[in-house]
Amino acid sequence: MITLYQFDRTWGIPNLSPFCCKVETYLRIAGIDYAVESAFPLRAPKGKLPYIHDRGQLLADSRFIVSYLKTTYRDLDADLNPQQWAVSMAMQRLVEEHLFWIALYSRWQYTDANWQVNKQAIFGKLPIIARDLVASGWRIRIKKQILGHGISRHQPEEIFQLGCQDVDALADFLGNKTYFMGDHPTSLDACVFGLLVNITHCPVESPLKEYGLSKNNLTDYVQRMMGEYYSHIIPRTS
Ligand SMILES: N[C@@H](CCC(=O)N[C@@H](CS)C(=O)NCC(=O)O)C(=O)O
Repeated sequence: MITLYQFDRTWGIPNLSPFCCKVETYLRIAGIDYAVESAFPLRAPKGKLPYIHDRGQLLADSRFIVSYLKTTYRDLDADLNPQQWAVSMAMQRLVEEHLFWIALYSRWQYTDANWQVNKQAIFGKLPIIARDLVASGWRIRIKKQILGHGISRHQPEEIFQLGCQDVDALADFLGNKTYFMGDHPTSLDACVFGLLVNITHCPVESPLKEYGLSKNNLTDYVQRMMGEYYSHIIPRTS
């Protein structure tokens, strides 16, 4: 059976990592058996979560994991035509290579209140003496990544302006469809849900969250996905 290594569950959402949530959601949509193990990025093969263990091998990075699940178990995108596949890929890159960084900035850098919430969720189980040291070291590391990406070179209002454009794109593309590519869930749903639930349903406050919550079709979608795929393991928060 597949073992999925990811952060502990918290905040009443599947995972505080959009990428962990994406892989778990793919597994759940596809009906693939798996077990979850609590993990920390330090021990991960590529220094980031998630990773999986299956059939004697370790596989890291949600993109490679999803490709593996598609070829080895079930391809949720099998019915997409080439044009739909291209759109799905472009949307996933928007979510993971752009919007994700704005969500990350909100948690690790935007306000001290958000940082405290984030710190408690990720490092709260560490012994008190180590907690502050490890957390502040990790914060420096993540801030460097955000600067390297480039998003934190802008003013906060500019960063959130860019994030809200992404939210508009997602809301407009979903429209009144049940899933992002139509009537059936695909890998794009695993990916978008993973980040959206992390923007609108966690206790990290920002203009991005407010804007996401103002999009009724997106909040309905997140609730629907929670109900369909996580009702057994996560108490519904609303
Ligand atoms: N491209 C990777 C991104 C994974 C990623 O960024 N994981 C974050 C958690 S959301 C992480 O483990 N970060 C730890 C670090 O960078 O130190 C994927 O798709 O799996």
